[in-house]
Amino acid sequence: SLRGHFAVLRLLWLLSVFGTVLPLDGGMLFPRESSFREVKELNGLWDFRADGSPNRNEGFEKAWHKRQLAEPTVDRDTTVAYMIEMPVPASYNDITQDPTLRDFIGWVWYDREVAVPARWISDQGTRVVLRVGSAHYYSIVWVNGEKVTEHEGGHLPFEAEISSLIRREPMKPCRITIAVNNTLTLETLPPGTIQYMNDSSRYPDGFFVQNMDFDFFNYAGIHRPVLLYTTPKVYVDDITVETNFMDNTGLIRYKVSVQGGFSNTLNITLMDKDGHFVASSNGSSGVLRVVDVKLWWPYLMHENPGYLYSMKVHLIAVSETSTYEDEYTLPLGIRTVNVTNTQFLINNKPFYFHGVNKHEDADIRGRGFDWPLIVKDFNLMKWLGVNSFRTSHYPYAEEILQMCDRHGIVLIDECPGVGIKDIRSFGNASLSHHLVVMDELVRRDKNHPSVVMWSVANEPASEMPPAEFYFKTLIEHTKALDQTRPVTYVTIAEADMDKGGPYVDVVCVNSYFAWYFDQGRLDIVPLQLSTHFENWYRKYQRPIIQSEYGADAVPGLHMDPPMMFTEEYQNALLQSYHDVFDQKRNQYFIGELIWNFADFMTAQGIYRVVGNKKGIFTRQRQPKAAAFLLRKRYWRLANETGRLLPD
Ligand code: BDP
Repeated sequence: SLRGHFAVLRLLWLLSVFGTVLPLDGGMLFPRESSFREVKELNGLWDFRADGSPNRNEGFEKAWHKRQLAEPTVDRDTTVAYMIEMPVPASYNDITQDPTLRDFIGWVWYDREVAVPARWISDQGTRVVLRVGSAHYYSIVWVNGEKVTEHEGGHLPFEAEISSLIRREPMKPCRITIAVNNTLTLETLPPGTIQYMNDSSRYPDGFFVQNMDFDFFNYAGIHRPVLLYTTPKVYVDDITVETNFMDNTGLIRYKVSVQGGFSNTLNITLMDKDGHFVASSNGSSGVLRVVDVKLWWPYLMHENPGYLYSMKVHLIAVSETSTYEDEYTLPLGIRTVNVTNTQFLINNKPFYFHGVNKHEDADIRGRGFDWPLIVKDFNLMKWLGVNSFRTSHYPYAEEILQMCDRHGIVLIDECPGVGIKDIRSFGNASLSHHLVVMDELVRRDKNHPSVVMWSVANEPASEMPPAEFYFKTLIEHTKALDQTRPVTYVTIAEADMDKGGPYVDVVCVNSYFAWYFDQGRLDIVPLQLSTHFENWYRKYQRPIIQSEYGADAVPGLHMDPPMMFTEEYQNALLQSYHDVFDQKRNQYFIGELIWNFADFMTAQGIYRVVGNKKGIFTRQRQPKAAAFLLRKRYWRLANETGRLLPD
């Protein structure tokens, strides 16, 4: 029986070695305050200067990191910029009235001074770490003119320990300089190309453009919080948990890594949501047993979704001269994920994804982290009856993942592998960077119960011959990093998924029938969509998610009978897809994610009327007619598919 099957699997799980192996040095725990850790946010206004020199290199030639950007000794005769104030976090593109800055390509420089608490400097037993939540795309960081780190990639955090640097000149304020470059090349993720226009009768000298094969504005700048935090010199560097359950007993397998050298004692205490003691353990790895476990359930699948325990890791380390004490508390949810040929199981119950694709995108702030926007989006999603979303097309802020954990919103966690269309982007340099990005992504997000699947790419040119080796390597690598979650990449209906298809656990497929093809012909959707599902299923015998579908609608535009770009057409198109979904739902069809939750900005082009209008909400988060259609459907689906099925 299925039950017996899972019991055997669980036993094997207990006996197996720890599934998560991480090749990166060091952890990337989300900075949290505790009795032994402090956090100081550096959000607010920073000095900012774009390097508009023709080779975009003046900042380095004149060593802008050596002094304040605001200092008058810095030349101000370059084309774009003099020093201005820039909010952090935010994209810089839409902050000013200057189109040159909106469309800027190259290095921009930020700096600010920070008053560091005296104790952080005097106490040699304290580590001070500078952390950037994310900056797009390539960053170099200096403290008081000295380089402390560089990082490639726009949507993942990076940090540097700066304790000894700030102790050198304790009386001086500490100046942090961050240079950020948004240039995309064939080897970046996402890829892009820089094209010089050499026809001097049509373009001025040195004219160039950034080409990209993806459909969102390449927002840039410091997108997520920048902060300083402390740990003791000997500290909890990383924690990994894997969860399971047997009947009423929850199982948490944990591994803690400590950095800083000395021998130490680790005490692990698990508390429930109300702070009551549940279980404890000692040592750097082990299994915690949770009697009468409260599992982590998705929103609308249980009356108490998103149940989180807290795992407190307490460290005491002794050297000849001193004792160090550290504490880090990790929220965790106990749940399992399994995929069969036809189903996606969470806690062994079939889960049906009814949700959205999002972007981190809004007016003025671009992709900048913004609490009011995040909370509003969660309220809208819960109003809609959304139980899941995909982080299209890049990793989202950790604070968003934490909200998903607490609210029971299930996530497909996608890396920035979008727009891989040029055959040169399947080469070794691209692949090795892509593997590092997966390392960083899994390291950051491995402990989130909301994350149930990794997506390594969106709509790559998977029909090209090198795609086979590329995706085989990428998917196998990701599975080796994390054996507890399925892995996919998102493909297009028109593509032949052949090359990477055999390696995915779930087929995620986007289609735009009656939109990009057979324009205006809603009547073809039933035939094309069901034929296409049948073909994919026959070929791969994997469950299928409609990972994108939709139509642009200009809010307030009406036509009946429906025509493209009206609210009626968007509604009618969704409806025609839904009819087919409902036919396949009890077979192998396991979910539907609308494209898109909200309108979002794109590059300028004749297919986009100030951005992509496939949102069911406007960019300002007001509903179009489709939001009400979807709301009705999602709540009905929640009642039909979301209830707890008896064993
Ligand atoms: C899909 C892409 C998505 C686009 C969407 C569209 O995955 O990023 O925004 O099409 O064209 O192909 O609206």
